Amino acid sequence: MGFNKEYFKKVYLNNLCTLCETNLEEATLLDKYNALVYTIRDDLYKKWVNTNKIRKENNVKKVYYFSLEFLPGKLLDRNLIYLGIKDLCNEALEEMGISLKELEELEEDAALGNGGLGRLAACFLDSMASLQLPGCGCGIKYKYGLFKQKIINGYQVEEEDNWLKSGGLWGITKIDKCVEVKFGGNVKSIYENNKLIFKEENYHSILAEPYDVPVLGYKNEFVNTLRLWRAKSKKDFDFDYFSLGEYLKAVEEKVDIESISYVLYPDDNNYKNKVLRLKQQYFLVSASIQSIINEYKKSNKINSFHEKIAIHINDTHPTLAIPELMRILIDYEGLSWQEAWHITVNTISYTNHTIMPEALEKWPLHMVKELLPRVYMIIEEINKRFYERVLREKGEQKAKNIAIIFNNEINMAKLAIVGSHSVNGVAKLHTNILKSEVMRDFYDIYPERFNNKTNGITHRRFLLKSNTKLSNLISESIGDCWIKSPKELKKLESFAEDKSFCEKLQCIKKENKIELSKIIKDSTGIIVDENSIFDVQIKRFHLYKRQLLNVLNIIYMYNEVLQNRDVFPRTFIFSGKAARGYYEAKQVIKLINALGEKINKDSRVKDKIKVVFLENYRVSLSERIFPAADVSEQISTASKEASGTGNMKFMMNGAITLGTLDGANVEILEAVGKENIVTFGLKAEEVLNYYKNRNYNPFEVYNREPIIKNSVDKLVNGFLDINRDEFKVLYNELLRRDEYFVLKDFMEYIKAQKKIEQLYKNTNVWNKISITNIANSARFSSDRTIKEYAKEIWNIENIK
Ligand code: 26V
Repeated sequence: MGFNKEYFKKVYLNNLCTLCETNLEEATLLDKYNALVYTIRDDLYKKWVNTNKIRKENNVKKVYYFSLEFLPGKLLDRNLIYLGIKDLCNEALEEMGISLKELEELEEDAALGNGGLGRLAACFLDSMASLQLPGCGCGIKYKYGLFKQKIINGYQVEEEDNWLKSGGLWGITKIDKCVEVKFGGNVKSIYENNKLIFKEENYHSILAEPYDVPVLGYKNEFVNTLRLWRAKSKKDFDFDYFSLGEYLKAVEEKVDIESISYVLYPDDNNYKNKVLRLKQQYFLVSASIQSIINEYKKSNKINSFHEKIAIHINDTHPTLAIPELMRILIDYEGLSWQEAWHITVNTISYTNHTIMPEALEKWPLHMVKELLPRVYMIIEEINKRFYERVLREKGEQKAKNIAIIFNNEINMAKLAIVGSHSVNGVAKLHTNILKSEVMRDFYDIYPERFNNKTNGITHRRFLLKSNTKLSNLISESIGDCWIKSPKELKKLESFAEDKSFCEKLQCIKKENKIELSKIIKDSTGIIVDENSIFDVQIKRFHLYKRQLLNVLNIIYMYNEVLQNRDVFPRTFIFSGKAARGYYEAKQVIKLINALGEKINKDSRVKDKIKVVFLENYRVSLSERIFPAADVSEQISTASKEASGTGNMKFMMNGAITLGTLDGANVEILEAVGKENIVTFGLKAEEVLNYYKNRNYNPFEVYNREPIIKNSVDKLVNGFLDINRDEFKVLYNELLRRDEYFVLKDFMEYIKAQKKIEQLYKNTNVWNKISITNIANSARFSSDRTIKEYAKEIWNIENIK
C-alpha cells in the first residue's frame, strides 16, 4: 500500500463508511474490527494476485496439502506483523481512539481442527509462505469449529463454536469456482470403441464452494492460499413442497446436503465409522482434485501431472484422494489404468500421525460401496492388483497381512501406503516404530518409500508474535536475522553465562508469569504466586498423555507439604479439551478441578501448591501460556505420542522439558544434551515388550510401593470432597489394567520432579539450561521441516 499513517487513517475511515455503513462515532467494536480487516486486506490481496501471477508465469511445481483440519488461530496480529505495519497501524488507530488490542481480542480463533495435527498443518502453511514455496492448503469450511469448553462445577461442558461470527472477512468466497461432487447411484460398465468405460448414473450431486484465505509469508510479499470448501445445495428449496405449505420438507434436502460442512468432528485419535465423516472426507478430496485439474489443464498436459503437482495427505483422512484421482484420470481424462496409477502414486505422499490402534481408519465396505460406487470399484481393483503381486512375490502369509480389504473393511492406512510414493512418520522414534512394528510388512516391500520428517512449529507465531519481550531481547543480542533464519538462534549459546543477559531473561519470564497470573485470576479467581515454579501441561486430554500421572504427583506433593517437608512453591497449570464422548478423559478434568478445590483453599498449604485449570484451551490462549512456563510436562507413555509439538513451543520459550523418551522429546534431548532436560520412565521398547508379553501387573506395583498406594487410594477414599464413586473408573483403570503404565512410571516421575526443583533453586544453572534450550530450538522450526518435505518428498522449489 506504501502505507503511511495519514493514508491508513483515510482508507480506514472510508472503509468504515463504505463497507460498514457507519462512522467513527457510531461504530461498534465489530465495525471497527471489520474496517481494519478491509483496510489490511487491500494490500494483502494485491500481493496475493501478484504472487499468483508470478507463479503462473513460472509454471513451477506446486504442492497441495490436503487436511480435514487446519488450526490457524487468530490472524489479525499475525498479518500485521508479517506485513510489517503493526506499529503504524497501532498508532493510527490510537489517534482515532481505537485500541488495537481490543480488536485483536474480539477476533475469534479459527479452530477448524482438534489439536496437534491441525495446528501442524497451519504451521506448515506459515512456513511454506515464508519460504516462498508454492503451496495451497485444502480443507473444509466448517460452519462450526472445535467446540468451546466451559468448566461447570468442575466438569467439561461443550458449546458450539461459531467462529465466523467475527466476520470471516480474511477470506473470499469464489462463487464462480464451484465444482460438483457426486454421491450414491450406480456404475454402468459399457464397451465403447473396443474400450471398457464406466458411466456413473442416478447419483446425487452437490456443490462445493471455495472460500480462499490468503496465507502471507513473513515480510516477503509472498501469499499462498488456504482453500476451504463449503457444501452447498444446488437448489435452495423445493418449490413443490413449498407450494403445498410443507416448509420443512421444502428445505430438507438443502439442510441434509449442507450438513456435510456443518461441524468438525471433535474426536482425535478415535475413529468411528460415521457416514457423515466419510462424506466429509470424499467431499474434500473430490472438490480439491477437480479444481486442481481444472487449473492445471489450462496450461499443461495431463500426462505430466505429477511433474507439476504434488498432493500431500495429512493422515489417512484424505486417503480417498488416491482412488478419486484414479477415477478422474481414467474416466474423464481417458488414461489407462497403468498410466493413471503411475501418475497417482507419483503425485501423492502420506504422513502418518499416530500409532494408536483406535485411531486407525477402517471403513465398512458396504458404506463406501453405497456412497461412492465408482471409487469403491477402484479401491477393489487396487487391492486385487497389489494382493496378487505380493502373493506372487512373497507368498500367502505376506499377502494376507497387506490386504487393503479385509473383514469387509477398507484399511485406509494400507491404501495410503500403496497409493503414495512417500510415507513418513513425524519424529525419528515414531518413524522407526512404523518401520519395525506397525507397517513392517509394507516397509519390507517398499523400503524406499519410508522416511522421517520430524515435526516443527512456526517460531514466528510461537516466539516472535507471542513472546514479544523475549523476541526483542533476542534481537538486541544477536540481531533479527533469526526471524527468517532460525538457525541464528544458536548464537544465543554464547550468552548462557552472560550475567546481564540472564538477568534480563529472568525478568522477562517473570513479567510473562505476571501476565499469565492475571489471566488465571480473571478466568478462575485463583491467585497464584509469580515466584513459584510454573509447571504446565497443556494439550488434549487422553489417557495416553497421562495427565493422571501429573495429578498423582500433586497428591503426593500435597502430602509432603502437610508433613512439613521442604517443597519449593509450585503452580500446576492444566488446560485442554477432552473428546465429547471420552468419559475417562473428562473425569480426569473433573479430578484436576476437584483436587484444585481441595488444595487451593487449604490454609495449611500456605500457597506452596496451587492447581489451576484454564478452560477453553485454544491457539490464542496457548500463546499466553508458553511464554510464562518454567516446566514443560511431556509425560506420555513412551511410544504413544507420535511427536508432540507443544514440547517444541515450550522449549523455544525457555521452559525446561520434563518428559519421557517419547516422540520428539528424544530429539529435544539430542539437541540440548542430557544436562538440559529431565527425562524419566520406561523406554518405548520396554513398553512395547510389556504389550507383547502381557507381563505388566499394576496391582503388584500398587501393593509394593506405599507412596503409590497412598496417592491412588485418595481417588476413592473420601479425601476429595466428592462422592467416593466419582473417580472409580480411573481408579479401576489404574489397578486393573493401567494400559499406559502410570503406576509403573510413578516413582521415577517423583524423582524427576525433585530434580526439577533442585535445578530451579539454582538460578544460574536454571537460566543456563533455559538459554541452551532456546538456542537449540531452531531444528524444531517448521521452516526446517518444510524444507525437508519440499526437497525430499514434494520436489518443489521456492520462487525467488
Ligand atoms: C484421528 C481421528 C480419527 C477419526 C475421527 C477424527 C480424528 C481426528 C484426528 C485424528 C488424528 C489423530 C492423530 C493426531 O492428531 N496425531 C498427532 O499429530 C501431531 C502432529 O503430527 C503429533 O505431534 C502428535 O504427537 C500426534 O498425537
